[in-house]
Amino acid sequence: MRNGDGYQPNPEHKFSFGLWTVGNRGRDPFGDFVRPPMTAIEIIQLLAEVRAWGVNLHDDDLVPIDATATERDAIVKEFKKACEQNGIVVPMATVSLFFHPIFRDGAFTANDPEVRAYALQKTMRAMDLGAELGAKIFVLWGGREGVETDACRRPDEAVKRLREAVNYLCEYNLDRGYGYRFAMEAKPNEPRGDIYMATTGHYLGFIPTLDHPEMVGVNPEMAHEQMAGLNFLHGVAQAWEAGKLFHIDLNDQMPGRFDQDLRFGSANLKSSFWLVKFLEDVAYDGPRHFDAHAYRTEDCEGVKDFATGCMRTYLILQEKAAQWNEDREIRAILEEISGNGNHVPSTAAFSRTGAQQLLAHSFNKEVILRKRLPYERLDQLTVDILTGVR
Ligand code: GCO
Ligand code: MN
Ligand code: MN
Repeated sequence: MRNGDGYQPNPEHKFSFGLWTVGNRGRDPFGDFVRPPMTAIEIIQLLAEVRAWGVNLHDDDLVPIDATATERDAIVKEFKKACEQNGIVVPMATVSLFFHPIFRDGAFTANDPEVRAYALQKTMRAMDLGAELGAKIFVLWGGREGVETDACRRPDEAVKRLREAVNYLCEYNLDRGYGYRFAMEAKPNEPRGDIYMATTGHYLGFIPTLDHPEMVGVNPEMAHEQMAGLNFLHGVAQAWEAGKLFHIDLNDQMPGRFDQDLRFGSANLKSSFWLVKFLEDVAYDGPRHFDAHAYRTEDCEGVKDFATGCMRTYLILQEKAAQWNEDREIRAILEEISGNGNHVPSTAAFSRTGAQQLLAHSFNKEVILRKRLPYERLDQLTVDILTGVR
């Protein structure tokens, strides 16, 4: 048994994979498929074997884009049965608005109104599909919503079109009583030269401008924020703090590279640790989705190693996070660095008298500067825990 040492995934961990992740066949812009195709049913069986909890899908991952209604229904029926038999749930559904050449200029933001309308129709049908499979989260990733040249449209026009589309979909959600929460996924580039809504922060600014902001949150992806050179944890924390962390895409990415979609924790172990620690500390209760794929050098067995590895690393880091939180020396340092001030007037809430007291207060900078901030020690203790010597 691979996980005989206790790092055993259970449904409570809510580990999920997309059909497109474990089903990834290793094609890239320079080379063809290296792995044989797997049917959706085979993927479900693989996910059950590695003890995952959920599977996510784009509409086209399951149902071919031009399938007839009868074909679609038969595929969905068989898929549902396989999920039930294997104890796999479908927590999230999404729509491919990037693969078909019709989306070469974007989907919701494309200049052609017919493409925009088709994108809406395709998304509504994908929502129908997801609802039928029990999904309550609907991810929107605007992979083609972007440009190579800004000559094609004014970017504020793109923002307006995107808003119009999301508003429309929220109404559809209400009208059908699906109860979806939409999770917007940002990415700075790839496949477009520049994608609108480049970061999670962009979406956090966009969401309050919608007709139903309560229905819409974010799906931050580790690799995407790292491609933009950002601190992923900070984006996730801001989303969480705003009540907008509806979903999360876990993987890994080296800076300055192509979109790698590496196994979770395989490239930036320390950042992954802080992220897991955060999710555990705040008791994030949503799916932990691994949006990654196996190295192109792997065969089908290697895909299992990849999937097992994502979950295993998460669980190891979860254990390390608990150890970090309980460590006496770490706790002492945390207490020391957040120690209370020398009778500073309260700044919790503004009042005129409080402001007067603050204006009149004299700060002793020498004393303040003598306070130690032993972050070197704190970080080394973290490294000791992560490397297993503590
Ligand atoms: C990517 C994205 C996608 C989306 C998926 C869900 O970089 O290709 O991360 O994998 O997450 O399409 O909409
Ligand atoms: Mn991605
Ligand atoms: Mn993703």
